Amino acid sequence: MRRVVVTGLGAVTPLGLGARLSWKRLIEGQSGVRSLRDRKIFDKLPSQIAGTVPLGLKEHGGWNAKEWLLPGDERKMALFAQYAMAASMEALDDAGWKPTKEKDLESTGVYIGSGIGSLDDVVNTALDYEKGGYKKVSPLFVPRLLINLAAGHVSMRFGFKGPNHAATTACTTGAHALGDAARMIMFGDANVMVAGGAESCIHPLAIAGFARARSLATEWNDDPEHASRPFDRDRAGFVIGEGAGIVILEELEHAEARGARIYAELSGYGISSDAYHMTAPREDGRGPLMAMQKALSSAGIEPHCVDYVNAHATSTLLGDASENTAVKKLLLGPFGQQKASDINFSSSKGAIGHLLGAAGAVEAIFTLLSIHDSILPPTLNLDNPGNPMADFNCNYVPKVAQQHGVDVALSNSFGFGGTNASLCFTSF
Ligand SMILES: *[C@@H]1O[C@H](CO)[C@@H](O)[C@H](O)[C@H]1NC(C)=O
Ligand SMILES: *[C@@H]1O[C@H](CO)[C@H](O)[C@H](O)[C@H]1NC(C)=O
Repeated sequence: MRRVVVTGLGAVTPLGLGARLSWKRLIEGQSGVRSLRDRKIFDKLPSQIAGTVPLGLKEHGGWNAKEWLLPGDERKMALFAQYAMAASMEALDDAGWKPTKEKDLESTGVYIGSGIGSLDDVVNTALDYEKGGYKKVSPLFVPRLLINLAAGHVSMRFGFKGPNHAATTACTTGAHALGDAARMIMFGDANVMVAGGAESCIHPLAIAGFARARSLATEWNDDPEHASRPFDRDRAGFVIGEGAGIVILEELEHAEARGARIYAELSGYGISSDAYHMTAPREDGRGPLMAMQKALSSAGIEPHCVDYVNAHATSTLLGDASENTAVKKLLLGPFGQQKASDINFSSSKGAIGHLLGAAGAVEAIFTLLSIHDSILPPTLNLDNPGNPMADFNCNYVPKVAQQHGVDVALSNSFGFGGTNASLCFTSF
């Protein structure tokens, strides 16, 4: 069986530009959740906060499209695809993978998904059409809209001629992209894959829709930094976020032959479905439990070996509780840890909110850096674990990062529609 390792990381997040910078700020306990009140279009909505990517120059950790895109690309690419491009450039640079030989270009592929894509383009084009008719529809409308165009643009920019693919599985997108791309390497479709997720739909319609589904935090508009509180007893919904996460996945011998730095091995991938409800999780946590069990069994790893779980936990009442139940079922007991407090289990969403289709990829990057740097990243805003209190007795790494060696870690992602995925990474 061909083995798959991670050799490069790239990210655009509410904490800033770059995987390393985002990680550093996460470990320092900084928050990327901000008020949207300075933008008039949000002022009638129940939730007026978001994890927005900060604007500015790259050297100051900010986003400025001109530093990443070729002339004309800003018109051709929706914002989620622009973020994907920047994160891909960083990840390829980090991996030192800049192939020029035809054989290498043909064995390098791209797999980048998005949960929602460009709502902005849909809405604006619909309004223009309503007002001005057919002639008002831009010839770039469809290419900006299509979710797989993030992968398309990255493959065009670098000349990668291997697989060119995209998942769109709501909030599981990023994790599915990594897991599916790894399987393409295992099957021999490619030796290197640029894989991840991107999202940018901080739009009044998206906020209205998620608020109507009663998924968003709405009581924290005056105090954005404290709104996203995974596992806390006062959690009351997620905070929408944007960004992109990209990793370079590479066949082990290929990576070793060129002396690449290896962050960790992607050793397991588990996928399952709740088969239960459009948006609500099963209380017993069966879907996520099955995903984690499959991830561990495909890695050939026992539950007691798991040092760290990077949670999907979005700060919703039911979702966090159901994942908590699932993780404890998996990791506590004769084959796992003796007591719940030995289970190290944190959610980065306290700091960045929920990046939807990018969440799984950005959080996989944090999980990889947790292994690489031997640090457990904190769950921000966790004042009182609970609701119900008795059940929330793991080590959620409240507020402050903890130093601890991590050899085996799981990264969870769950999405509307009941789709669940878990990635298993092991130190190499
Ligand atoms: C969890 O982290 C703590 C340090 O914060 C450590 O003492 C403990 O051994 C860890 N548990 C596991 C299972 O690695
Ligand atoms: C599995 O995925 C979906 C979406 O969130 C579910 O609705 C469910 O939340 C997941 N399982 C759990 C219990 O978290």
